[in-house]
Amino acid sequence: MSRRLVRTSLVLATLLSHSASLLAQESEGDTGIAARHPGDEGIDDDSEVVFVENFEASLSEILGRWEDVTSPDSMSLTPDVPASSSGTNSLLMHKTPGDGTTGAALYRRIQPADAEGYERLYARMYVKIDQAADVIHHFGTNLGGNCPSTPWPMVSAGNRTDGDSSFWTGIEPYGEDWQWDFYTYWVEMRSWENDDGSGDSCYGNAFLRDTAEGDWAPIGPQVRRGEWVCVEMMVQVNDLGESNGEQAFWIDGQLIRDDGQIISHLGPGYPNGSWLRDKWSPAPAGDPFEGFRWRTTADLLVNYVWLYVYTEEESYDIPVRFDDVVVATSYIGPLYTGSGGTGGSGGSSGTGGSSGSSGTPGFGGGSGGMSGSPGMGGNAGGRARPASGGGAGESDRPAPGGTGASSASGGSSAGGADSGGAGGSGASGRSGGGSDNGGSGGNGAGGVPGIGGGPSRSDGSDDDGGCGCLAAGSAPGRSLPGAAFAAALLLFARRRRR
Ligand SMILES: [Ca+2]
Repeated sequence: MSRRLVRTSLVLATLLSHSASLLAQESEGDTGIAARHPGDEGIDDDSEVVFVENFEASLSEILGRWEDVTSPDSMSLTPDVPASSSGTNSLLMHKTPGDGTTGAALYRRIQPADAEGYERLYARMYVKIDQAADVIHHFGTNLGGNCPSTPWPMVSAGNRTDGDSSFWTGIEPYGEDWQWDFYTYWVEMRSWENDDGSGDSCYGNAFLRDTAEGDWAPIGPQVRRGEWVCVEMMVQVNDLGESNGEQAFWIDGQLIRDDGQIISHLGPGYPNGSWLRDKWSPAPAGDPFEGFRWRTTADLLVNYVWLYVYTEEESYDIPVRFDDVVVATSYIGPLYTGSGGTGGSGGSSGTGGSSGSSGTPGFGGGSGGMSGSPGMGGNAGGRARPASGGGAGESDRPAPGGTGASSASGGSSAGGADSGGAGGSGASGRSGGGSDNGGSGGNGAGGVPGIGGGPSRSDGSDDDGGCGCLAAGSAPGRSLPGAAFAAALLLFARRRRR
């Protein structure tokens, strides 16, 4: 081989490895479909949107839009809606003690006129789990596919799927852990029975776990109860014969990061990590994720959405509200309002640095701080200084509800580490969050629709302290060791039960 050829090959190899990482890019913040439709007004007319459910009709009319309804008596409309929602009602699914149900569900197929389903689908919904809710055994939003398509959920817990007939995956709060993670069934899923994942008995695989078994602590973002949270997920089927399928989830428009890599978007070659039994643990020093082989036939596509709450405990009381559900062929993002300032503010790692100092009024509004996984970055003490955030106050049109300050205390969720991120409030409260070392932080006050996402989005990706704040500053943190251990024990027990 000539020297030139060798060099060319090296360049090609480098390009290929770079292109693999480029493929891993996904949109975040206010850069999706929702940013084109403030308050989701008119989003159902968007060419990339395939289904919308905002619960703005009579209950019977709403239920008629779904093909399979479980426990309709547990459902009612309530006037509690997400900030920025243009509607006036949400749907309450309320499993009450002794009601004889295992929860409630809405399921329907999502199919284009000329195919069994879609190769890539995104589903975004707002969910508000009551602060006092008992643990939820399983939960959707759930996307998946059946071949042929079925008008009801056709899932078989405990078994690997058949690549010719189905796959299903959800974003779940993982019961006692109250931390978001995937719960995924596909043809190459791992069993809990053996270290190498072999075995016949399989329950939904999880992907945001710490490495050691026995201390398999969840590292996903804390489930903030008692407030509206934007959950979005994506599934991309594989090409036939390949295992290049993907899946991802966002909380409040942010992918989840840990140790400098995105861990809530998995596909061929990313992120790095390792398998142990039926849990994937991301770690930069690990091996690249192999990608998903969701299917072995071309006719198996993503073709349903399923919202549900499931428990096996009769005595449990689980009120969960849903609203502003959108299913689309590209990234949707959180509800957007083009008016008003959003507190940028930010983040602050480490020292709680100043972050978000500016936030230019009129811009941004977007989500910021995606760096570091929420809560992991800054020191526990690090607090974003509320005043410094490009907060609502700087905007000439303060957003409804916004007060950047409110979150000044930073969400200190269970684990402390949080980062302040005051987030903002304001228009798109979910945003906020600065990121880098105290640095650029803030995104500014909102304002101009479509320009979401401030610079902090990119700046912060590698820093060690980024905080990726979620709205309201309640950036999730890692569990304290003691709590994590307890959670792991519970998880282990539950795994056996499943
Ligand atoms: Ca609504």
